[in-house]
Amino acid sequence: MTEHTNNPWHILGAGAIGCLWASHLSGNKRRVHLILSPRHATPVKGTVDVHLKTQQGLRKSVTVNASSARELVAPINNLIVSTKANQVLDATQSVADHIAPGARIVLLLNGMGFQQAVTAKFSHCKVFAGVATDGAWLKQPFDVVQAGKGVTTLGALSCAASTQDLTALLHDLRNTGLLLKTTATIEKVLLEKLMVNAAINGLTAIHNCPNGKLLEIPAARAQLRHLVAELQIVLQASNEEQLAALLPQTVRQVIEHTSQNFSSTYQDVKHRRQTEIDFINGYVRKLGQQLGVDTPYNQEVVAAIRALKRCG
Ligand code: KPL
Repeated sequence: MTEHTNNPWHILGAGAIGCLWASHLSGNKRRVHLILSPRHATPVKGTVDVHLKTQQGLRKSVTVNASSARELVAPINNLIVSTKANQVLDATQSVADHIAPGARIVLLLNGMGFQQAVTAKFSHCKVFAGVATDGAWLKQPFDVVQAGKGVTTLGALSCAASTQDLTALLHDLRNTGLLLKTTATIEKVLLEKLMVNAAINGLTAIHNCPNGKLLEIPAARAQLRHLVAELQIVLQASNEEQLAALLPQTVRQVIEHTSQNFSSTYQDVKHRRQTEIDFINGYVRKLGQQLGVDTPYNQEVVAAIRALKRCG
């Protein structure tokens, strides 16, 4: 048992992953409070029903507490952040006054480039990252479809989070139906996930298709091959030889595993939301610049997604 075991799990961001976790935690006797963006389209009155359709077609519903950040009263001891990468700093800032000293913050979102800023800002908290391979998408608000059941790897981001804290986090999340594991090198896992997202996400939006079709549409297949080769060069320049060597296989496995899923970038473009492309292929581009590696295919993806957004 840890000091935070019985405290509610606040979830900031009611996207697919936020709702997936809300459903698993609440369905397995954890208290959950969804913190909604003030711009959230659906008005809520204290609670919301979160619906989950599992990969096997089973439907489950749970009722969880919900409010905007402004209406929060209780302190936050356990915070899961599942916003978009471009909102993470503003969103965490909006609840900063409620976060108790020593609270646990789990960043559960795609992309890189914001983790350092969050750990610096919340240096009095234990900050973790979770890297999920679940394929999940929102059919409508609070209605999540789990298209591929994946594993979430948890690791400590901040010095304040010790190995014992990581073990305690895993322990407190046991029996929730979420597949979880821990790692001592979360930065490596984040980098690998970044590369997977850089290979898949933008292309699914460009070709307007679920993940699996990237292996079927000839133009998409060719682009995927070039993109993966470029990502391998960036990884090699980062001294991540092993990740680089395995990347083609890793990307293929994720595509096959989530073949029916519509990637988060596809969803963002479809719903005319701001995408995370700057924190995915845009981050790879910056990394390439630092390492002296050209990244034309990643730049092409960033430009194409920006153009798609303009056309709406
Ligand atoms: O992380 C994903 C995403 O869509 O953002 C993958 C793993 C590619 C699943 O679609």
